[in-house]
Amino acid sequence: MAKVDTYDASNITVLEGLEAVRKRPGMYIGSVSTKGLNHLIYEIVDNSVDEHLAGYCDKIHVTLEADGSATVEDNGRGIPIEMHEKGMSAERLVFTTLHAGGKFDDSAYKTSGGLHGVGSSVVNALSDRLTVRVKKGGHIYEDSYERGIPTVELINGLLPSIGKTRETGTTINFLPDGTIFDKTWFKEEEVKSRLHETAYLNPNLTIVFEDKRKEELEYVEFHEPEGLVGFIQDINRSKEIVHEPIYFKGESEGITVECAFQYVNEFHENVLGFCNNIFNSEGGTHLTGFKTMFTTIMNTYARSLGILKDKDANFTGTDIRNGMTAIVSIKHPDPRFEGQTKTKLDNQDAAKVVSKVTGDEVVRFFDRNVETLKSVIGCAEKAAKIRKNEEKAKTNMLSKPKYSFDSNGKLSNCESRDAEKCEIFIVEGDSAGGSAKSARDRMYQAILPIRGKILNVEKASIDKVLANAEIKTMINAFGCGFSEGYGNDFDISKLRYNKIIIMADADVDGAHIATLLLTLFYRFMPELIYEGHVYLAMPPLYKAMPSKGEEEYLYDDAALDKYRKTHKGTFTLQRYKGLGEMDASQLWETTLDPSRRKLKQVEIEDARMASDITELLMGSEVPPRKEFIYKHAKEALLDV
Ligand code: TTJ
Repeated sequence: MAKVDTYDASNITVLEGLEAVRKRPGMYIGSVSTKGLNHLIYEIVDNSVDEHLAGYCDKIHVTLEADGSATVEDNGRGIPIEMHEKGMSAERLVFTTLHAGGKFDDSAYKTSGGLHGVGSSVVNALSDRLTVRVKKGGHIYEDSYERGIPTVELINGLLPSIGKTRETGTTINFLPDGTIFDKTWFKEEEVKSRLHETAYLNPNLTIVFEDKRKEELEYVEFHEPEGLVGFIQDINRSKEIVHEPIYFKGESEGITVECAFQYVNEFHENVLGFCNNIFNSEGGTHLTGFKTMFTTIMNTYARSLGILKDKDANFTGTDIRNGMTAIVSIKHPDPRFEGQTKTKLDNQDAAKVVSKVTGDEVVRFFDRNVETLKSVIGCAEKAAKIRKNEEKAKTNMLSKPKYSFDSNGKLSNCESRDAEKCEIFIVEGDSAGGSAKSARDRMYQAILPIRGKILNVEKASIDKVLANAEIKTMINAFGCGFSEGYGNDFDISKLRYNKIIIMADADVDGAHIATLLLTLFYRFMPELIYEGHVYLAMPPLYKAMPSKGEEEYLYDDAALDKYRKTHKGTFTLQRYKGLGEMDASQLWETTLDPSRRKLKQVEIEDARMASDITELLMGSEVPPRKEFIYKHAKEALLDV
């Protein structure tokens, strides 16, 4: 253990606090998976964003370093390094005391949503090493820690100056502790997506992202002066838009409300809520306030325009949000959260204030833009028309008492009914499906072959989705129903298989099919993904057959390179073009056998990323993007 100069009672408390974090990291950062790992970066970045919101910082630089550490640098005022009570510098208190952040940060807006705002001390406790460099008052000061414990000796309770500068700012560099995290490789696509989002939410901020870990250095600057409007345009960039984005802002009771929305020609809604720059994946009171008021306003307009007659019932909220992309971003001085992942905003005053601002501003806009108003109501009319068909389709489907799994002869179910142990493989192509059927462990492994491309659910309306034979078979097989729009009939406790394994070829078409399936799950059964039931099978790309020694399956090109370098003597190489080429025993050895196969668990960091990828895949542009899509579909969606 490193020596500390003031090793008194307060230090012992500090060590106990940090030890608690190291013992139960999941309690503080959600998980020790890649998601939790990336959160370390966001945790640090959020402090710089707070400094930006306080009006003192306009640039944040995030670097993924070649040694696996991450650096976050800002040009704010710099964390206070003066001596504080308890014989410690303020900076030390920030990095060693749980939840000390707020005391030193004079920003009115706490970032205390969900997994965020747990404090820089948590990052410190979970890092092999962490260095803090503060530039202020003409000097550069440096402090450092190992697994949360300070390693720099204070002189008269103060950090020594290590140089001079005219600049101000804070730089943090940290290396996550490999004994705590499953993997310590930051996922650049997720980090970039999150930083880009932060840039949209803070139009006067520039965020630089740099990745120095690869041979080819990556440098991206995120600066989005158009803010929420730019964000909406980005989300809708490959969609058929109905009108230009509408933006409004307002303030009441100390709560600031900002909102942008735009309709597209699609049969679903995408309404995202943020509080103090943090995405609320479970929504909450700000979205309730927005939706309720918006529904009231649009029904009132529809009646006064004569689109709804006296005898007609109102449009439902879902009708009215048909095709809507919206972002509601509020700043609240004291946010509270509830829900399973503590990401649902709970403040009642947020509903009230958002509702009031929305009422004022939307009416002000539509009073002056009647043509836009009419096209937006047109989207609701379309939705209302198909609503009845949809309800019919749904009742038809659910009213059939028991589905015979074999009704269409496709599902080969497993014998066990112990969901915990059961797996279902969704296999692309009939020939691979056939091999899989004869190779599987019949007790616990079910096989569902699907042909070609399933329906693109992003673009299809619900009745078409439910009429699709393959999708029906899947919903029936899983056993938990589906959820969309009208009521939520999805019940994950009824899931019949603990693992749903997508088995597609390791090529562009395979990635496309996997993405279509993920889109289906994401839209109609999102809990499957959130609760970690969805996996991708990883069939090998090659089989190396040496003249002497054992055959070996190689799962990617890196593995092949390694084999070439390390293998002595000659070998023949078989390249698999697809699952269909493998016979049953090969398929069992490489892809089905739980003790030998490779699976990737699907983790979706956020809704925007999922829709991004699907967008790219579904968009009408094709060939030149395929390579890109394949790479990103793999990297961004999956926890490799
Ligand atoms: C607090 O009030 C006095 C002036 O400095 C304010 C402050 O805390 N500024 C500040 C903190 N700027 N940047 C940070 C910060 C930056 C990073 C990257 C990480 C942390 C924990 C804080």
